[in-house]
Amino acid sequence: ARVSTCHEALQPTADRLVARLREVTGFAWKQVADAPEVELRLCLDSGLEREGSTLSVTKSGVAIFGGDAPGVERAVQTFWQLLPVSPPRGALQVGLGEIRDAPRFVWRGLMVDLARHFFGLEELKKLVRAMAAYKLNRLHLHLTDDQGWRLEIRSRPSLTVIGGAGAVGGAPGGFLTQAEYSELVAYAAGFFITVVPEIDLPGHVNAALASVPELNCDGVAPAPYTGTMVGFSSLCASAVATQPFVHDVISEVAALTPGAWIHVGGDEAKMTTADDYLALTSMVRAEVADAGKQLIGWEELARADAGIGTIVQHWLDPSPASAAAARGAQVIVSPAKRAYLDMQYSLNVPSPRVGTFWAGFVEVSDAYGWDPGAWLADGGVRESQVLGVEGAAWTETIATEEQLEVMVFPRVVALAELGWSAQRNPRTFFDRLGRHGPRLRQLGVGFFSSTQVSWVE
Ligand code: TNX
Repeated sequence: ARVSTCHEALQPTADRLVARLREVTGFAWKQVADAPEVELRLCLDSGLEREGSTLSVTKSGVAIFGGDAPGVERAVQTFWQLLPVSPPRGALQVGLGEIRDAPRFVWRGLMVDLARHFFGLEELKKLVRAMAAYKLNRLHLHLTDDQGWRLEIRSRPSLTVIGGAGAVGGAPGGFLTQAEYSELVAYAAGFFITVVPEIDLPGHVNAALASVPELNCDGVAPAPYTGTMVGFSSLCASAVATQPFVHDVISEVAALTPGAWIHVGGDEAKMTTADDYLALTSMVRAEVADAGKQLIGWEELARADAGIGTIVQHWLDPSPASAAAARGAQVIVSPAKRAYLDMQYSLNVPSPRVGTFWAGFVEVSDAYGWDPGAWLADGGVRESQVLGVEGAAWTETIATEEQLEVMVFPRVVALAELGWSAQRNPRTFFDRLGRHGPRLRQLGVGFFSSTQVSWVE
C-alpha cells in the first residue's frame, strides 16, 4: 500500500501517517511521489481555504487535498477520526464519501502557565500531540511570572538560576533551556502548531526582580515568591537597567521563535502607575516591533493605545478589548468563565485542592455553550475582528501533570470545536465527545469524566 505526496511541506504529516498505518494495518506502507492511483494521496489545491481541505473516499482510495500543508494535516486527523480508535489489523474500512472542511477561526489555542508550576518538554510534547488531534494550532506558553522564570536567557543566566529555581508552595521549579525550547518549537511546527511565547511585563515580574537586583528601583532584589497573590510586582520605569533588560530578553525570545507573535502580558500591573504603564508598554511595543514580531497583550494592554497591528486577548472585562477592536485591533477571546481551564468543573471537582472558582465553575457545557464570534458583540466587536479562541490553563493550583491534563481535557476539546466549526451543536456534541474517551486515553492524556458526557468505551 502506498501514500503519495506532492509537496515537501507535507512530509511531516506523511511520515506520521505512514508510521501509524504500518502499525495499525501491519502492511508495509511505502511513500511515493504524487500519483492519482495510490491508496492514500496527499496533495495541495490552492483553490481551497487556509487549513481547509477536501477528503474523498472512493473505491480506489482516499484522496486528501489541502489549501495548504496545515490543511492536509488537519484532514489526516479527520481521517483517523473516521476509523475506530484501534482498527482491526489488516485492511482499513472507511465509508465512501467526501468531506469539505475549513476552520471558522485562524487562532485556536491552548495556553499553559509554566511559571506557577513548571511542566517540562515531554509533557508539552504530549500536549502538542493531543492539540493536533483536535486541530488546535497555537501553543501559548506563559513563561514568566512572579513565581518563576522558565526560559533560559543567555545574556541573563540568573533569570533561570534564581528565578527558575522555585514554584508555588515550594514545589520544584525548572526551566526550558534554549535547546529544549527550540526542540519544542520544531516539534510543534511538525504539526503546524505555532508556539507563542509570553514574557509577562510590566507586572508579574517578581522572578525577574529577584534574579536581577538592578531592575529594582531601590537596587535590592526581593525574595523569590512562592505564594499565589497577583498584582504586587512591577518593572521600575526609572531604573536604567530596565530598557536593556527588555531589549535583551525580547531579542533572544524573538531569535528563538520562528512564529510571528510575542505575547507581552500586560495584565494586572496594579503596582505600576498609569504613566509608567504607558511608558513601559510603549518601550516593550518598540522592542517587539524591532525584533520583527507582532505584539499580543492581555486586555489591559488596550489601555495603552492598542490599535491596528495589535492583538488583544480578552479574559475578563469586555470593554478594553472592544475599545481596542474599534481602533482596529484583533481579539483573541479567552473569557475566564468559559475558557479558563483552572476553574473547577463544579464544587470541589476534580478535587478540593485542584482548581479555583473565582470566575465560576466551568463544566464541559459551559466550555462549549457560547459563541466566540459573538461573545463581544455587545461591545461592537464583529466576528471578522475575532482572531479566535484560546483556553488558558493557569497553574497556581495545578501542580502535577495528571492534574493539568484533567483540567485541560475534555474542556479544551470543546473549545477546539468552537474554534474550528461554524456549526455549534450542543445536542450532538456530548454524544460525539463521549466516543473520545478511548482516543484521549490513546493519546495518553488524563481527562475529567464529566457526568454531562455519555462516555462509551
Ligand atoms: C488571572 S488572566 C490572571 C492570572 C491568574 C489567573 C488565575 C490574567 C491575564 N491574569 O495571573 O493566574 O487569573 O485564574
